Amino acid sequence: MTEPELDVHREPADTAAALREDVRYGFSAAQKWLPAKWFYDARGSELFEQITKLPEYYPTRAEREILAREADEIARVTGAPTLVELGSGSSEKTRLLLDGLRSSGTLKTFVPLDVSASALEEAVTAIRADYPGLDVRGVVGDFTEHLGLLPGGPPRLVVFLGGTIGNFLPAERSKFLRSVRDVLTEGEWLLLGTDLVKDPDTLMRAYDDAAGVTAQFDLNMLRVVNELLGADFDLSRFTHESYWDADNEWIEMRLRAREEMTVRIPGADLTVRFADGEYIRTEISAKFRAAGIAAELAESGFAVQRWWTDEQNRFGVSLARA
Ligand code: AVJ
Repeated sequence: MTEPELDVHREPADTAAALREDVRYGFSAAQKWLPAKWFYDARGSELFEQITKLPEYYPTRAEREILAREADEIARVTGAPTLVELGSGSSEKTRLLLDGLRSSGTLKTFVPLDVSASALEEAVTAIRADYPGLDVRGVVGDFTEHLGLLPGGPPRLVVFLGGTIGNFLPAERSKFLRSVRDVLTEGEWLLLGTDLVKDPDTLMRAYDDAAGVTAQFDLNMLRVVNELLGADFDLSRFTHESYWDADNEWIEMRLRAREEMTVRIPGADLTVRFADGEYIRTEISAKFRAAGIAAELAESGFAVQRWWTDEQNRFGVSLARA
């Protein structure tokens, strides 16, 4: 099979340069941290796909339940000829939306955008095979940087699923929503998936599963730093933890040093010291309430038209009009 041609806004050299900046910035902070996007090389994307199938990780199933139930309604309300997916990964749940839009007869173009070229290639190949006649334009890029370049005819439906918006800090989140609103023209659409606040136990277990897949996913970020920047992180000297921050209503993933150590990161011209027990924050995953999401969307220039949750009220999906 031939490789699908992708529209590449991020080359490997840019990737290493971007990681270098994030490493220099994040490791010089009092609380060391790295942005969650660095989980997703080929192995990380694969591990995330495994996470979505774990018994403890409910968000994927809960969101799929909503999309299966509402796909026809979403197609009817939006009548969109173009579906743009930000952070598309495998695009597995998105097929429900493609099916809805296709049977309502409006669908022409699908634009999946992801930082992981390997995940995108696989998704584009599979979707082209299963949706003959659909114009599929894969874009390798970072949705915090490459929003202005999205192809496809209006009214576009931009979807941001899985609760990935929860990876932004609140200030970045509103900046991001505004930047999406800015590239849309009036009457275009945003479909936003958000994980909801629930009991801490359920949340903690979703981010620290019994089989240890999430731990491998978390540690993979250090492997990515080793690979791209020639660092010498010893993964066996860190442990994965999930932590519920009740004040901020977000989950944190942390990699905690089991002992004191020094790590060399030549590609970032950096030597980093860790105290015994010091941790790196690798992800925040914010959990939402219905009223909060509606307010944030409104502040960013969107009008919420529909709001759905799954039967157990674990996950919410908003359909908003620009
Ligand atoms: C892909 C960002 C939605 O925050 O739940 C899964 C990533 N991290 N397990 C999430 C993730 C740990 C996931 N998102």
